[in-house]
Amino acid sequence: MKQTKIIGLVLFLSVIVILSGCTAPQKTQYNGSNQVKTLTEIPDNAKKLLGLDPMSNDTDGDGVDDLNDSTPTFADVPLQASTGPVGFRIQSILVENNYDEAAKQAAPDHLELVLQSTTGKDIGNLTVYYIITDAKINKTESYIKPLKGFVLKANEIRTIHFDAGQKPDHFRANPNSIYYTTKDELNFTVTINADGYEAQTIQVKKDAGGAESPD
Ligand SMILES: [Ca+2]
Ligand SMILES: [Ca+2]
Repeated sequence: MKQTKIIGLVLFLSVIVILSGCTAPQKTQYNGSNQVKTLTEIPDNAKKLLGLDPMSNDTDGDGVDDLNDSTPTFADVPLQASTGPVGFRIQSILVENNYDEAAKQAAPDHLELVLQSTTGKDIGNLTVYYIITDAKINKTESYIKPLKGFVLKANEIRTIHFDAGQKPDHFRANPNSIYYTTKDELNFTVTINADGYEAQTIQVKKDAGGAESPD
């Protein structure tokens, strides 16, 4: 079944490459006088059609690169919840009607979480695991996002964002996710892990509405 899916994906990609006439990153091999080209990465325009992140070779963060992942927007091995005392809480979650406090204006819809430390120690090994479900088309995506370089300092309250990931405390989200491409109602479940501390989970619903643009 898995092999069939991979073969199907490779065939689909091959057709896209041929039709679009694009130049994919390629590895060139010589076989006598015949030049053989091998596809080594999924081209960006195909990634959009497939709902993948052009800035990542592993869109869902499960450790299997997109070309070899039969479920490239579904982390097949969910994050195992961390255990221990409570070191932080998820104070709130937003997936629509975001507001940029610094710019004093509305921000494009994105996943935004407010974290509150409840310990006197810094926590620097947080990983976010989030699931997006569209019940109408029966599609689920899930992503594993280690918060590289992020430290929740002792007793601090801090907001993190998943969008283009180009500012401090902003992390990369797949711009071709169902989050941005569907108008259906979506359900989000977010779990945050930190080694040595109890994992925290929060859920929220995004109302049906127009497709949103990532910022
Ligand atoms: Ca993957
Ligand atoms: Ca996967």
